[in-house]
Amino acid sequence: KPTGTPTVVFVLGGPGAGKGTQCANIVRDYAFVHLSAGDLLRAHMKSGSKDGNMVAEMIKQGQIVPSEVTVNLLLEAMRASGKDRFLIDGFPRNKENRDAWETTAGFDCDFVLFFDCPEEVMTERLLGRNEGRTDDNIDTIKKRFKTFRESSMPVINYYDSLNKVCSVNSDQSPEDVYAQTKEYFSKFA
Ligand code: UP5
Ligand code: MG
Repeated sequence: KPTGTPTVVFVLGGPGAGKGTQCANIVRDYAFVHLSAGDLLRAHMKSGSKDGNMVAEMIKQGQIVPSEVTVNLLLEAMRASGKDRFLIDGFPRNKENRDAWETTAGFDCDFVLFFDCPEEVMTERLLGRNEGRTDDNIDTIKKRFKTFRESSMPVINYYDSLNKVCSVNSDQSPEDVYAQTKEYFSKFA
């Protein structure tokens, strides 16, 4: 890739697959900045901005927020960090997100880190999380899974067709998941 292009890893996986948990491990051990698209959207929704109510409602319904909002939040956070290596957690979630990223950022990810986990296991984790998220209830969780299967899996399949997916079975202890995850970051040590 051209010099000066940031290194970007898209961290994908279903709701509760462990994306945030593992990103925290990676940034402790490697020089990456963790940007969770969901966290940025939740902060945006609480900031009282004019599209905040729209974002809040879409999250409550497990729907994907229009790309324009998310891509701008991500690019602004990247710029503000002053750094050049990023874990972009929970984005892109559909083809529209991916297209908007390529058009606006002007470069693609280096690879996709994919956490694979059965829905029953993810459901238990989300219901046990207790962080007051408006989408951690059984009705919204079902909607999030449907959105993930229908819109987000095709993004992972697309990157897989380019041989860009690094998969980890995340139906294991957090320590075992991280041991496998680390193997994909050895070149950044
Ligand atoms: N936990 C983690 N790993 C474990 C393990 N190995 N064993 C046992 N427990 C484990 O983990 C979830 C819970 O499980 C935690 O309690 C953890 O301790 C435990 P976490 O690491 O938080 O999982 P994560 O994959 O990050 O789950 P999260 O709920 O954040 O995933 P989602 O993809 O659903 O949420 P996100 O914040 O990315 O998006 C939320 C919503 O925002 C979306 O539904 C959508 O409406 C909107 N959104 C967009 O519209 N566009 C975007 O680009 C991004 C988000
Ligand atoms: Mg998360």
